[in-house]
Amino acid sequence: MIRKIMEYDCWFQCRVGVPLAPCAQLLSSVGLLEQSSILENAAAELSALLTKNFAVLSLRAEGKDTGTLIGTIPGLKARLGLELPPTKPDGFVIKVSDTRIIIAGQDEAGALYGVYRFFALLSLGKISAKTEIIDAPATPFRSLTHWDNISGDVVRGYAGKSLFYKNGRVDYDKQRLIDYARLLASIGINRLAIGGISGSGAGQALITEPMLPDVARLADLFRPFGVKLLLNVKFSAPYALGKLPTADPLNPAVAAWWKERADLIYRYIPDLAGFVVKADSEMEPGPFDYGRNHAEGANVLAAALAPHGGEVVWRCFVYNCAQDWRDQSIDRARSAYDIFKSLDGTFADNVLLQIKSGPYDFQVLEPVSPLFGALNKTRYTLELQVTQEYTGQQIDLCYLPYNWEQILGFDTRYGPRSTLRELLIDGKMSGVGAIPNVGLDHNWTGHTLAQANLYGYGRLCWDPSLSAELIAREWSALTFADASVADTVSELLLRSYPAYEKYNAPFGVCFMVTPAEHYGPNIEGYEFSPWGTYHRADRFAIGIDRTDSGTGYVSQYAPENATLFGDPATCPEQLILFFHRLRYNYVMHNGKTLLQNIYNTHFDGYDEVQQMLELWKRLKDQLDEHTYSSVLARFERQLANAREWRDQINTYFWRKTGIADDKGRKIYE
Ligand code: GCW
Repeated sequence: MIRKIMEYDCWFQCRVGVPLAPCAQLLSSVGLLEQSSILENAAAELSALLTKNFAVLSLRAEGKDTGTLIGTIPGLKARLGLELPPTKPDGFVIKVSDTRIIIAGQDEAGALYGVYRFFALLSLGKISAKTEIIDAPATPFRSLTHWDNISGDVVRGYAGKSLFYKNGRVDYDKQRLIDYARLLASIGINRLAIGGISGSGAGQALITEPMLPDVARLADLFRPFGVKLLLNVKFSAPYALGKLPTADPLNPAVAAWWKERADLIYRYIPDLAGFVVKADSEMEPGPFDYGRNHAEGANVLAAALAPHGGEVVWRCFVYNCAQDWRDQSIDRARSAYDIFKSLDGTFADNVLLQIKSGPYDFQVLEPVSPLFGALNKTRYTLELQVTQEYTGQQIDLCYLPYNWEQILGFDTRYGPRSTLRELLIDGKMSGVGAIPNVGLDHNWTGHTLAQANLYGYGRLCWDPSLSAELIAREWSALTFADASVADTVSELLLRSYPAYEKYNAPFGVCFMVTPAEHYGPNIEGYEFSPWGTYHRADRFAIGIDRTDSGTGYVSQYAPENATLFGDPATCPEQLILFFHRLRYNYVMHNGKTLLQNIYNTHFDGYDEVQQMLELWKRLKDQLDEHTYSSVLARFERQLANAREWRDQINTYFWRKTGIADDKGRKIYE
């Protein structure tokens, strides 16, 4: 039987037919004894989802202790004397018995997360008569930052227009946003930043009075889902919006302006989570404009938010984007560490530094930033990109949790338990942020299979020890009811990142992508530009020497990592051109030269995409026509893209070196 995928419903597909026993009877009424908007929403959500997806008429029974009982652990103890094991904030307990199903949160949000987890497990056929689960998120701060401009365009968005704005105004489809809130809450996301992040279209007017009521309505909409808003604000606001002559953070009038503005904003949105700031980055204003450092810059906003319990998410993506490409003394990769490490301990307690996963910018193959683990007295978060800017723009299939698993597994070598995963679990890292991949496209993400990236992001924030494979299988099974389809889809997801790596810029050299647009190859596109991302290929060699005889970047890592990366013999080969300048005849571990490995990976990457496409075609008779053909069309474009990368890269190096492929495959002149 072909079951049509409702692409809009994402991981909430119709499950009629999945056996509900042993608990069918218990699901026909959803009891709630406590009152709060989140708990009421949790009960309403469960009833509605059961009715819609399982065709079980599930009645909400407020004030009743019946069937499936939703509540908080303290509330259920107080009312019914139930002893449930305590868990962490936002955590939950699910307990199935003959007479009752209990879904109890440590707090209200925990109950909501418990409801969605219960529903997912029910959909997967994993709830039994004896189910007992205790679960809690690893970290309290699990956020998404929208880069949508108030015009309605989404910066680096590949799934249609903004969910929030149209033509310079807050303008949205309310049901759509409720459905978005559900998606976010169901994967544990609890912070959402709105307002654009860069440039004049960023919509700073959101923090002015004509627009604050609109923002307040948005906050109202997300609140029952446990999602608090953050606002992207600009450092220049005191003069851009406030008529002051300056935004100097040490000027008392500027501090007073931020304080007044925060007071005003909190009158509209009392539970605002805070601000997100991109300062001194890519032409954005910042403290450097006044000769101040980034702690001085962040702290003035932090002081304004502190009385309200708000936080400043301060991005560490700060670098010189007006570099003279001839000047080899500047290394953009050094920037975040050089600027922020020495400020450790000088940030206010309610500042969270948000550090991009890599030192450059979400490249396909890029080392993990040396700043992780290096800050001891400053709260910080990991920044990822769910939107596929450099990873195929939701045309190419590229399953990002594969990469995130590696990032989380990176060992910073600062003391025991020093992988990013452990830093997060132990609370030494304070959370995770990312740029989402959604827009007004009916399927939310452009490529239907890119929904797996959003799902995977939330699941990893919740539990960073989950494997990419487990998440792929879980998402595929939730989305495609048929087990054999789900298997094939998981396989495709898991093959996609390694394939993308192969046809993209080789061995961590980064930036061979079409400038500005960032889709498709342009080998020297960024070479003679001010952006600071060079590979410096010539006739003999390629890559940047980032050892101590070069830019010294490698010494920003803890000593063991500096040693590991500093020697080409021990440096992971996938990243070797990030750290080293190598001659084309450098012999790699497999006994072949660097050049031959570049040729091989590019031929292989294309072949791999061809095989993925063939694998998808095998699903034709098992999928509905729309899902099948919309994904097929994207695979076909991906194949063309992979061919383009393969041929441009191989031709470039053939022309530079004059050395042919040892297998004599076709390389264009
Ligand atoms: O990757 C770069 C993007 C910019 C973006 C910037 C950032 C919004 O190309 O478009 O700016 O990152 O992280 O702020």
